Amino acid sequence: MLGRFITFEGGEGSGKSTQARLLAAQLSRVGISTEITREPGGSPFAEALRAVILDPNMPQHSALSEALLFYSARADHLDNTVRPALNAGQWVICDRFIDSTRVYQGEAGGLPGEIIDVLNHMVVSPTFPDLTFILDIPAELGLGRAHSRRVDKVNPDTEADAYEKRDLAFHWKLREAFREIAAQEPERCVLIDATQEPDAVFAAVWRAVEARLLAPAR
Ligand code: T5A
Repeated sequence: MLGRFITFEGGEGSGKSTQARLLAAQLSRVGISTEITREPGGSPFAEALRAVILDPNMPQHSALSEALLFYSARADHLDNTVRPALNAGQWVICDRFIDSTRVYQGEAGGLPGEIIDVLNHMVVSPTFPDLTFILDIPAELGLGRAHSRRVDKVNPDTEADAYEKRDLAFHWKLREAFREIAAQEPERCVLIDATQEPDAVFAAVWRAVEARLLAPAR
């Protein structure tokens, strides 16, 4: 039996990685084997591209050039990590996926949605997420968390990445675009108030997993 594919989306510092880890641990407690992964990255080639994509000193380039890099990484990640795990019956939890492209390069970056549709058809189909959590947080709060996480690290990569460096208006646009996706696709997406404590956020995540993925299988 195929595993289930769950993605976490949202702005910078909204708690995606934290919630992805909590979900993997809880699924393993109930006996479900999981693969936890991320984008950009998640396979050796895609991780190499991640370093290029997030380099804050990269020369100016278009949203299309950027999107094609993401989809190059995504094709490799899907082929070498996501699909093999799903085919082996594991559940895959991915920190960011196609909604990030639609929001960052599309809505905020100006790339037409039709181009993203074509890329999804070429690269992603039929491996679309079964369930997507959109962690909703005011831009200032998320950026503040991302910043304090960086300075907390023992061996920090202190520089903000290319996206964290964008202005506040850009980050507010991201928030609105993520909320819009959640409103348009309620059968796939669950919008969660990410300003709550991590345990409260996770309680909402787990309720949705039980209701949408576990209960129907029983
Ligand atoms: N991107 C990505 C695109 O432009 N297009 C695409 O198609 C894709 C896939 C990735 C960048 O790439 C862009 C978007 C991104 O800018 P990244 O380094 O992976 O860059 O950055 P993010 O995905 O934004 O991840 P972050 O690590 O910044 O944030 P998370 O994962 O949302 O947050 P997390 O869990 O690491 O938490 C951040 C800090 O807050 C604390 C944590 O302990 C941590 O210190 N925290 C909380 N504090 C209080 N309350 C809570 N509920 C908390 N939850 C976590």
